[in-house]
Amino acid sequence: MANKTKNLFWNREAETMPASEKKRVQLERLQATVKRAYENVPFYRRAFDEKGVKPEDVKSLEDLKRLPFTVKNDLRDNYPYKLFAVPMSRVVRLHASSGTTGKPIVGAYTRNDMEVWMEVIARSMAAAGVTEDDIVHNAYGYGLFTGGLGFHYGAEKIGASVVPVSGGLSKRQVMLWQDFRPTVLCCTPSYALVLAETMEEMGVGLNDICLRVGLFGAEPWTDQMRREIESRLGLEAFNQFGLTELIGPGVSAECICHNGMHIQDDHFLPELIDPETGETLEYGQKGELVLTSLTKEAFPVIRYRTKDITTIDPEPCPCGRTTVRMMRLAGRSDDMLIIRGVNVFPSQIEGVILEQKELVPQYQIVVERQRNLDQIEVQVEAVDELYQKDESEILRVTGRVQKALNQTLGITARVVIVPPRSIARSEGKARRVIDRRNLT
Ligand code: DLL
Repeated sequence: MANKTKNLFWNREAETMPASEKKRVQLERLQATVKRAYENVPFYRRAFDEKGVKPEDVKSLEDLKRLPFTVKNDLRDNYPYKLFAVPMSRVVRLHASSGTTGKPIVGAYTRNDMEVWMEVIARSMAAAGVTEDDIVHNAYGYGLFTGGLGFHYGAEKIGASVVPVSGGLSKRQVMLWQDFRPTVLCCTPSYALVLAETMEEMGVGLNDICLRVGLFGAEPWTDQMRREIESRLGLEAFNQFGLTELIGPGVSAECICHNGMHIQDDHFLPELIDPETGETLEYGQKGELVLTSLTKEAFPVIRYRTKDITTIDPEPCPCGRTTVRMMRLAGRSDDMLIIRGVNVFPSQIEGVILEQKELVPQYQIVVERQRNLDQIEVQVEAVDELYQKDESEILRVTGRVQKALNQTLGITARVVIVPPRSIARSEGKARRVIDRRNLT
């Protein structure tokens, strides 16, 4: 599906800035951010004082290492407004991430933060070849989640026509594809698959729709999943990354070279650290992504530990952008399962499932502890044809998948093939793992 789209820039000057100029801009913005945070947010002042650093100590980008990290719990402890650096009268928008445990994470935006957000999403969309001539079907959830309104405003900034459909009512979504003729689809990759399935069930074919670009993100997904979505929806898929803490979507996105996601590094300064020791890693090594906001006014974030595991490639991309690229995420360090001492990422399991033609990429991973031993069970749906066959055929496929999984993971996982359409579909982020071990 590669390169059906053109290489476009939303802000060529910023996106192709030479390295020396970029460093100058980053340092200037970092110094301003650190000063603003120190002067206006008691949490940051305390954290800096405890480490014995002052904003004036940041004389080069290297000095970033001297600053304290910020972690998710700091955000929770200061819920909802205590990390804001401006009075509420300057905040024009609030968002929040759902969060599976505890209180949500709150994002706040001044009018200028909204401008920056639209700018970085417009860059992400243009990098995928989206223009004012496109019709954007936005099936990310609208509301507190940053996906819906983020892409909505970014698409409007580009001048595209936005269909603000949000998630859910999948048949109606497919009907709108036929009637409104959208060319761009925005949603989570797992929901894109649900829509593909719905379309097939409705007997709607690729000739009945005209999607050409998909902007998918908000959850981990594999390259195999990308190929599956691309062929079933007839579009070119572009990975989109972001988090509420930093701004929402727009932190980084793929261009038509599909060489990792370009981080908008004049607005977000990336670092990689060893998740165990906190030591800074060189670009190229695999580690936890740490991000510092460079222009945010309402809610500056300094050295935020994302828990997302990736590598960074600083080499210029053939597309001409000089922004550094982060590779597809292996997953979050807190999604990583440790099963009998072995690290297992759900994405590894997804990769194996997508290689099996008898299986549908709808799965759930159940982890239990029986007699002090971790057991992992992968429940995955059969395609209709397999389920209609006799049990011995299902057992044969089960055995084969189990072997492939064991080879990939290095541990034994039990595979259970379940009936078609029996696993709950998600309209947003899919919940793949059910951990029943009650680990604290
Ligand atoms: O998911 C923002 C977003 C909306 C990004 C739409 C892309 C598209 P949160 O709900 O705060 O924000 O979740 C952020 O989701 O730390 C990652 O673990 C994960 N994540 C986001 N994008 C990707 C991606 C939005 N492309 C958390 N691949 C992040 C893998 C992703 N994981």
